[in-house]
Amino acid sequence: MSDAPRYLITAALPYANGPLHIGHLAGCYLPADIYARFCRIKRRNIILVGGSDEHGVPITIRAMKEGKTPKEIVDYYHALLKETFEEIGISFDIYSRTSNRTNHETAQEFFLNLYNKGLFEEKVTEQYYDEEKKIFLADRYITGTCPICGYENAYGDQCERCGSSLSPEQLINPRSTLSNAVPVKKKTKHWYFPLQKFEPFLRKWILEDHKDWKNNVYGQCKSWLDNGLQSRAMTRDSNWGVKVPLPDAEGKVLYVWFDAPIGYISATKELTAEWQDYWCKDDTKLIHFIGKDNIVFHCIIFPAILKAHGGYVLPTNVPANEFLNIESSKVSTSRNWAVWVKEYMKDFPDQQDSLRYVLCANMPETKDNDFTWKDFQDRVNNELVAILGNFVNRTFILMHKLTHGKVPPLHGNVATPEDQAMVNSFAETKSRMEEFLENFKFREALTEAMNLARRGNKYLQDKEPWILAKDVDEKGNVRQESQEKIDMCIHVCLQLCANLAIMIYPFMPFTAKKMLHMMKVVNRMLFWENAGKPKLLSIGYSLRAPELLFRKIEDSEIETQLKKLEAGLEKSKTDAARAAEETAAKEPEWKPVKDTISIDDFSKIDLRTGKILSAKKVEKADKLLQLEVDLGFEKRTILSGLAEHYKPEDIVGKKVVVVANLAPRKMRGIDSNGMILMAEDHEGKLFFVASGDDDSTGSVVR
Ligand code: B3M
Ligand code: ZN
Repeated sequence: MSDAPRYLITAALPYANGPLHIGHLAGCYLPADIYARFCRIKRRNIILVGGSDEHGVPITIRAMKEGKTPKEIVDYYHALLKETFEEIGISFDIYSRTSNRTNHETAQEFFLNLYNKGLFEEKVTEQYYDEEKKIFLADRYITGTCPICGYENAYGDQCERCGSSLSPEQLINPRSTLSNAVPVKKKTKHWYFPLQKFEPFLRKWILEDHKDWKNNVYGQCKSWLDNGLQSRAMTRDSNWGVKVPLPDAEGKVLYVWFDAPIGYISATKELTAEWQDYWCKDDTKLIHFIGKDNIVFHCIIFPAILKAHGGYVLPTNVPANEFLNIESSKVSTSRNWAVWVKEYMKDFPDQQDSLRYVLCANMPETKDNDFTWKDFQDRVNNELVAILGNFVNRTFILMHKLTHGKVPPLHGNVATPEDQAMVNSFAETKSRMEEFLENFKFREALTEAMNLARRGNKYLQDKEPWILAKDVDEKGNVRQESQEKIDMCIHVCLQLCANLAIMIYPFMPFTAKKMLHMMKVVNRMLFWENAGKPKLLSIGYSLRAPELLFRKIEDSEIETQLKKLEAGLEKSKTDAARAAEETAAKEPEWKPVKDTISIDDFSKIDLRTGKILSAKKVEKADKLLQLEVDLGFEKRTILSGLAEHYKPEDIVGKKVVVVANLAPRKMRGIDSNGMILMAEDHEGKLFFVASGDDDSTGSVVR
């Protein structure tokens, strides 16, 4: 093994519970692939490691919904993900999976290493348990009435209507989503990793030693550390996952975020016997490509676990991207608001690079960004076809027409400053691209390559070899000086094509390979050290006919895609409505009356009439309205999940009934003091339940 540092590049392991969409590509997999390809043509010792994340609640929820086993779910989606990554050119050296034996063994070794060091805190806590299904319930498996907005199908971790983050204990009338039974509290033991013990190390390692990390990553780590770290359970009650390797751990598995990052190590073990050269040598450059929702796991928790274990390299960088929206709305797989990569490949066969190009040009490197089909069409037609494709095509056509299909000679006597400037720009572009690529600024790197192609078009246009070719003698031959100028121009343009092929390779590998095939240099030249050079193609060398690199996107195609998006959204609404009807159909006509309570229980609730004085939307909370409510004896601020049911201006002056003695809660940074009572009809619509005139405000409701 040479002593050059090894580049160990990982890309977040997608949950094997759904197909790949373009947000995944733009957020994580495309940047990882661009950087990996760049490292390869830099002749670095590099491996790109990926795989499917096959444990955890997302998998078991999907299995439950589809009446399948988790294994059936992961087997199907692992194969689909692997195939899709290959089709779109994400060049993993290995794409493995966390449910395989190597990962189970490696994760268990990690757990035992930490356990035998006495690191884990064993805690017995009370968790909700489904006595019918005989399993403990993760928060997501518990549903009930939201204490804030009264929504009856809130989850144990979040209310989908008002957006409040909840804990199962706060739910009114909690039920198991698996059996609809009322869950009971049951003691359960878990093993907690004392993250706080690694706070001093993490503070130094991140906040002092990695000030070079992207602002969005550094900032999120800093706020996590400033808020203080606490112990986190690294085990769960489940029968799907890596079994906890301890005698008294029946029915316990490792927390998915304990075993998934270890999946990177396991996959490397499968790839090469020299896996320790990558994971256990300090000079390895470990780069994790992820989306911003995975920062804490890759910058705080996994490094702390590696540190606790000892002997493993820590990430050099974690260049997390932000999110990509679709037509200005957040990607939502549940609402089918996504562009699925597999679908794209069907609708735009052999146009992987068009998508790769547009996603890179819009890459959410520092802030969320937007993908629109109109922008896709504009960039493909006005940039790929009109600039890059057009330049290469014209150069090759002119070469076959004016210089016998060969690389023409250079004639110093006709060289002009423009020729020299054009040639100089190859190396200038290369060095700027290299700076951007090494710093994970892929949008800017790609722009440099496209600007060079723009410059090539202008150079060709200014030289007008097709005009020079009209300067012929009486025999119809192009006069010598004009031919020499034509040769010079075509020579420079062909060398530029060769340079562009290398420069675009990390971004558009399929196109680069086509160009290299046209130049008959497919593998010999594809190295970064060749970029910037003025003499990549030998004089007299005959080249192939040009092939079209890109095709225009028609308006009708964009129309089809937009209709597809809308249809997907409609379908998800009808599916949800049908599911609600089925639930309603399954459930008795009327919601069952809740358990009997005593008059003393009821008397604890203090209900008052009130009047809404003002109402407004809550920033970044689709479902919440902030209300000022007059209770007669005082005025209150109350947040309520009405935003999807009423416009703020329509409810000012409304009479309401308020739970006046509900414990105040802070949501989205606003203190909410009380709850508005609403009734919900069979379609899920909410309506007010109060009446009375103005001076009845503050009346006690009995
Ligand atoms: N599967 C979360 C995600 O897909 C998780 C990543 C694991 S990387 C080790 O966003
Ligand atoms: Zn709510």
